[in-house]
Amino acid sequence: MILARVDDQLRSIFDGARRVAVLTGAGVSAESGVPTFRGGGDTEVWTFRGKHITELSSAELLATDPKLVWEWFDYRRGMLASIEPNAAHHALARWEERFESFTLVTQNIDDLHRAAGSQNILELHGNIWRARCLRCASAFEARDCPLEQIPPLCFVCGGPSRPDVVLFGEMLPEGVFERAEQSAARADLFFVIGPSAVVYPAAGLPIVAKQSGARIIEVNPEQTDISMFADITLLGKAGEILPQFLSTRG
Ligand code: BV8
Ligand code: ZN
Repeated sequence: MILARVDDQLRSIFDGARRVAVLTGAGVSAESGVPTFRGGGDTEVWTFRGKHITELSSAELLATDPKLVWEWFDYRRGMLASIEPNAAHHALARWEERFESFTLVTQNIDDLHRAAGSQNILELHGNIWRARCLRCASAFEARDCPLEQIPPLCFVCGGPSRPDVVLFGEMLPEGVFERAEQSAARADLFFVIGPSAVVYPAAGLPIVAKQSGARIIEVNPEQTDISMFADITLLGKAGEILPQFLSTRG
């Protein structure tokens, strides 16, 4: 079913839910002014030296040209440094304490869910404000923007570091995907908010939820590969739609 706004029937489904899990992608940050990767919803798209994200954010490029990979992430950090969470991030932060269990799984590395006050966040693809040492694997905050030096050096051993994000061709962080799968399998209500659902294994999570009996609600200005599995697709912008779920509850 396709809806343009939250109606009473949907609000009662929301009110009756006990275990909720949410998967967010680039679209949830679009209204904060963060470009997306594939567009949709008339959003701007990240561009950097004419290369596509699957090349720039790849294990291959990190192996051959780590300086370029850092310059790509430093460019995005520069863009993100002055960006605030939007109404969608804030709505999700308010949802957290309303359910028996609530898990926020994100593909985004922009840290905006945490900035909006969300606590129980699973960052599938890492965080743009962290670096990880290539020698001792220590992860550390690297908030200087622009970066004083590329690569930032490890606080522990002084070794060179890499962005603490998951690049294409790399496995997701140990245990994080498994916990996301568990929360999807246990959910009775699963939201999919602004991924285009083409990047795996994240795009498989709504299917795990569906196969475990959850109701799937998608929020996206455009239909995606997930729409055929969704019980309800709310065709619109997350920042306009998500606050509607709580609106009557005052
Ligand atoms: C891996 C961090 C094991 C870095 C990212 C199965 C099939 C095919 C390919 C594969 C497969 N399994 C693995 C692969 C390969 C690959 C993959 O999925 N490729 C894709 C391109 C086909 N996956 C991997 O490599 C993964 N690792 O599988 O390891 C392995 C190892 C070796 C060999 C094989 C397997 C790792 C994937 C993670 C990569 N890192 N991010 C960085 O950010 O630079 S992914 C990155 O891109 C983001 O994190 C995000 O996940 C993704 C972008 O996608 P979306 O978030 O969906 O954004 P997009 O722009 O596409 O869509 C935006 C949507 O929002 C649109 O629908 C739009 O309509 C909507 N929207 C717009 N405005 C709004 C809105 N929605 C709501 N409100 C609005 N206002
Ligand atoms: Zn180190």
